[in-house]
Amino acid sequence: MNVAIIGLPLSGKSMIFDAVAGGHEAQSHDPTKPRVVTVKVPDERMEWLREHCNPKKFTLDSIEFLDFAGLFDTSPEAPRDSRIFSEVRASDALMMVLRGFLDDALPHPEGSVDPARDLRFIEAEMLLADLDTIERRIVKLEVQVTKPTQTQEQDKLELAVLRRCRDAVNEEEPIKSIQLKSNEEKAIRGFRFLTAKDAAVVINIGDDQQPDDSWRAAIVEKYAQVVFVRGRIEAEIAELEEADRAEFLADMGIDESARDRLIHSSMRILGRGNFFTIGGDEVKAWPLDPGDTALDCAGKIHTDLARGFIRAEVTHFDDLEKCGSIKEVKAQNKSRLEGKDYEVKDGDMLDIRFNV
Ligand SMILES: Nc1nc2c(ncn2[C@@H]2O[C@H](COP(=O)(O)OP(=O)(O)OP(=O)(O)O)[C@@H](O)[C@H]2O)c(=O)[nH]1
Ligand SMILES: [Mg+2]
Repeated sequence: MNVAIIGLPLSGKSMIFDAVAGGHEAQSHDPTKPRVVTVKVPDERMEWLREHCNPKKFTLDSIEFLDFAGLFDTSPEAPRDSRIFSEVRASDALMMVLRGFLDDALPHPEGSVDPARDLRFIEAEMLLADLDTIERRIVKLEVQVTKPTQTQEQDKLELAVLRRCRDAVNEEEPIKSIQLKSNEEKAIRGFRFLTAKDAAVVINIGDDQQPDDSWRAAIVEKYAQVVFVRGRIEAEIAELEEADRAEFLADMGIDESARDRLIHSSMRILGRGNFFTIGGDEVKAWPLDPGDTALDCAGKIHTDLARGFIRAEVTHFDDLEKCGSIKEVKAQNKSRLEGKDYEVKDGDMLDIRFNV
């Protein structure tokens, strides 16, 4: 799972990336490729499990962030580099960084700081990029569907969905806003449209600046996750040793570092949760996607568990925390056996019974 950090030139994308990456070393990079970092997802529930189960091995979930350079250039004569967009397309979600910091030494290319305007610009560029893909494919499909090929029915479906996409994009509506049935969604999934992706918005403000709520208000209707971050300070904090970091944050009266907030926002836009396993001396957090069943989760742990699935013993973390121990959970009958179609919830702990 990965999140592409995008935004206008000099909006502070790389600062935000550094704030998320923390002490981790980002891979050395070639300028046409994004910087990449994999970070662990902080989770208080996992900390509780570590304390109470004392495992030899402790594995948090992780998520990847990509830092792109040179994505959007506001000057009209700038060439459109579709190659970079194709890299962004491959990512699962977007984090859009908007410049909010006021800095006389670094004038905004548009003359003033206005996050909502910058966001509209980014959206317009993404709509154009998607429209380009859609139109090219429609031209091809219009010829193809007239031929009696094996894929004719599928092609017709794809064409019909793409026409709806074109109508939406022409109205400046993102593809995400179109209600699609699952077979329709599948027909166009391969294009990985930019405006079909879930996105969070980060407004990067200056070191001493207070969040401006009128900026948030102009954006918040369209984006569930709008986060203010003091990018430069947070990038510095993230470089500190873990112990110093906590102290520094406490001194500044910050209860959750930008790093944690950005990672948690990303999990939320991806709709991703976690299920846990305890066993074999390891406590581990696994990625949980919307709609995952017990069988899907078993398959994430090991293909054998899915192949030989019998039942899943499910205990919710909240019940374990309340009871204080597995023994007490059993005594209070808080664990249950579920079948393969059980829809796993964020915070479920699974013990898969299987036979191969
Ligand atoms: N005052 C101030 N300056 C900042 C802040 N964040 C970034 N800058 C400055 O803005 C400039 C660009 O920051 P970057 O993080 O490199 O921006 P970017 O979006 O990655 O830029 P490109 O990759 O070139 O598109 C740098 O000179 C930073 O020092 C901030 O929070 N406050
Ligand atoms: Mg950069």
